[in-house]
Amino acid sequence: MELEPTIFDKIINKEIPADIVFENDCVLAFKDINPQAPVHVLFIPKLRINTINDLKDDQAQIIGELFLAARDYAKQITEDENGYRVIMNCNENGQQSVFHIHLHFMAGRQMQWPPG
Ligand code: DGP
Repeated sequence: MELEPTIFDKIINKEIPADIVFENDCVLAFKDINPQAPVHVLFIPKLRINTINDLKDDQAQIIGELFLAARDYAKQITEDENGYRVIMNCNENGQQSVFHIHLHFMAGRQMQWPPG
């Protein structure tokens, strides 16, 4: 069954603009349109996976690629030592609004806990 494209498919296919900060064969990273921190970037796999629940056992590499890209980006913007937060929301209680998994990367301010 064909999945309805999300806004992220359109960003991957360069049909709509985004402020892209990183791209390789597997991962695309771009600035969040509604930033919740001075740095707020979304790391997404180019492969469409709706939610964490839809991950297959053989897709662990994809999740690893998201984290490695986030690690390298933190170093590139010299926020690695200051610290940062990565979050992945899932479904309604997790407040997921775009059904294409994405890692929120936030940096540049003191985070709070619990996140709310
Ligand atoms: P979530 O709620 O975890 O599904 O986060 C989705 C994020 O996607 C949200 O923080 C806003 C961001 N977003 C939604 N539409 C666009 C868009 O068209 N461009 C960009 N850059 N970000 C978007």
